[in-house]
This record gives sequence, C-alpha cells and structure tokens, in this order.
Amino acid sequence: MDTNESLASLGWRPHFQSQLDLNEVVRAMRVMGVHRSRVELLGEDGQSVIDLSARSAAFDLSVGDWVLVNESAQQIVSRLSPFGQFKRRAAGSGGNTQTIAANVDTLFVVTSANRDFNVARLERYLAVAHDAGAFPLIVITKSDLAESVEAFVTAARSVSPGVLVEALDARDPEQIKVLSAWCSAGQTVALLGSSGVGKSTIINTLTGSEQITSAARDDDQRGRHTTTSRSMHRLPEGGWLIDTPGMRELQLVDVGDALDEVFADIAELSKRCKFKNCQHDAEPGCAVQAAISSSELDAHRLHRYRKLQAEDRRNSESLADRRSRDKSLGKLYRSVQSDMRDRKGRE
Ligand SMILES: Nc1nc2c(ncn2[C@@H]2O[C@H](COP(=O)(O)OP(=O)(O)OP(=O)(O)O)[C@@H](O)[C@H]2O)c(=O)[nH]1
Ligand SMILES: [Mg+2]
Repeated sequence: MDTNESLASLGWRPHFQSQLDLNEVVRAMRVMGVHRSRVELLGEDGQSVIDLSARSAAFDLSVGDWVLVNESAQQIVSRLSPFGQFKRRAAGSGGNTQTIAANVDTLFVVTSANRDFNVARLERYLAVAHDAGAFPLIVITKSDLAESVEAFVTAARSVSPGVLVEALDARDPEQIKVLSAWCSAGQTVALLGSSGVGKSTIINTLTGSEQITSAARDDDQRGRHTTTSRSMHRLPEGGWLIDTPGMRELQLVDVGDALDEVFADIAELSKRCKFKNCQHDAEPGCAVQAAISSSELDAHRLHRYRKLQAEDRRNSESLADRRSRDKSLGKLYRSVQSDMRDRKGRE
C-alpha cells in the first residue's frame, strides 16, 4: 500500500479543513469502500479497515466520504459534512433516502448506443448530478455497435442546454482518452447508469486494470448487475473513479432547484410568462406554451419536467410527512407511557 498519500491527492479541500477542531488529535481518512460489516479507509499513513461497530454504523457512511478517526485509526470519530452527495429514494423500502456516493467532482452519466438509451432517464441522472454539486458528462458507450451514433449524440445534447456528450467504444484505450481530462490528481469521478452499459469497462480501460465485467445478455443488450458494491479506484492520472452497480430505478428525492438547471430552457421561458405562478397550462401570456406552438420547445419535454417535479415533491414531502408523523407518534408513545406510570403509581 502506498504510504505517501497526501490529503490533496485523496481529494481533500478547504471545505473539509474548515470543519476541523485544531485542538483535537484526529486523522482524516477517505472512505474507499463500504461493505456490510466493515469500511475501507485511506489516509496519509495508508489504509485502515474498520469493523462497523454500532457506533461507527451510526454515521451512515458512503463511498467518497471523509471521516475523522482516532489516533490508532481503529475508530471513526466523526463524518465530515460532504460538499455534495448523490441520493435517491431507495427502491422498495419505506421511502428511505439512500446515499450513493459523496464528494464527487464529476459524474459520468453512462448509457449505451442501443436500447438502453433513454432521454427521460438521462434527465433524471443530470438532476441528481446538479443536486450533488457534480459536473455531469454524458458518456455514450458501444458506439462501435451503432449504425449511426450521431443520432444518439444529438438526442443526448437535447437533454439539457450546453450539456457535454462523448460517444466512444469503452474498450478502446485511444478513444477513452477524452475522459482522462476529468480524472486529474485529486479529482473524484463517479459513474452512474444502468447495468451492462459499460461502467466497469470504462474503469478498466482508464486504469488498465481488470474490474469484473460480464457480457451483456443478447436479448435485451443489458448486463446482469455484475458490479455489486461501490468502490473507489485510483487512476494513473492521480484521480479517483467510483464504480457503482447498475440501477434499475433512480427516484428523485429532494433535488429542489437542480431540475431547473437541467430544464434551464423551460425555466428561462417561464420568466417571460405573464403570471409569476404560471402553471403553463392554459394561462394567457404563457411563454412556455407559446414556445411549444412555435415548435421551439417539445411538448414532451415539458411533460417530463412536470413529471419529475411532481415525483421530487412527492418523495420529498413524504420524507417530511414521515418525520412529522414520527414526531407525533413519539409524543403519543410518551403520553401513553406517562399514563401507565401514573396508573401504576395510583395502584
Ligand atoms: N462493443 C462494446 N462492448 C462494450 C462497450 N462497453 C462495454 N461493453 C461490453 O458490455 C458488457 C457489460 O459491460 P460492464 O462494464 O460490465 O457494464 P457495467 O455498466 O459495469 O454493468 P453492471 O456492473 O452490471 O452495472 C461487457 O461485455 C463489455 O465488454 C463498448 O463500448 N463496446
Ligand atoms: Mg460494473
């Protein structure tokens, strides 16, 4: 293990420095991998693996997090507040928010030039990137298998004004070089996208190493969820890549203004509506509807924007609702308990 790490090479920055109490003897380490019962950390003095005791588990760590550890690096003392984190509403659970990765500078939104390609899904990923304070780049893999990759590139560029798009064969070391620019020393790049689109392949080609990948199934050209955990990989350029397992669903939660950044064209048009609270339905003087009439804006895009807004509101509200419900339940339990105590006292 390389013991000559500097914190800067691990992605340290003033945002974290400002959270340190200079009187405390602690060490900062970065979370490289999170497993069920342990976390792998890397710091200036090398690696440490910490069993997730009940106390450490309470920090709810994700890959990319920075933590402070005690002198022996055997216990996590605290988790530093991240400058950004990817989150989604966890599938199938009671509306919990799941953090995918923290402190990411650039997000490679990976899709492939086949049936995986879906504009609505890309819009979601971009919203998550903006919310996490990460710069998004859409990477279209399997360009070698497409008859015309240009159609995919054009569609990807329409996802958000000014968004950067690269199309490539992820297995080709020459073509992959366009991605190296984002991976310089101290930079953290995460890859998100469906299973089988080539996230681990990109990492293999960039690092020249062998992550496990698997042939996509022939029938639907999708993978089989080959990558099963999130982990950080060092790049020859000095940056860090976070591989993630393919996702079936990315439900937005609490992304707030990030949607307006993805749909900046609609947000910009809205400013010209006659009414400030225009819903872009049938209000007079609606600049958004006017843009649809003149074919400047696609009506489907407005529909998707609204759908995502509604989803985000629903998921975020249910979190708030749940908190207030928990609070009132807590009150109820306390009053029942004190009733019981009173009764017992009288007996
Ligand atoms: N022809 C071609 N095949 C590719 C390309 N990128 C990936 N593949 C193949 O697609 C299959 C799936 O790639 P993976 O890298 O495992 O996909 P993944 O996104 O990591 O999938 P999960 O780990 O399941 O989320 C592998 O057989 C790769 O060799 C590409 O650009 N061109
Ligand atoms: Mg993978």
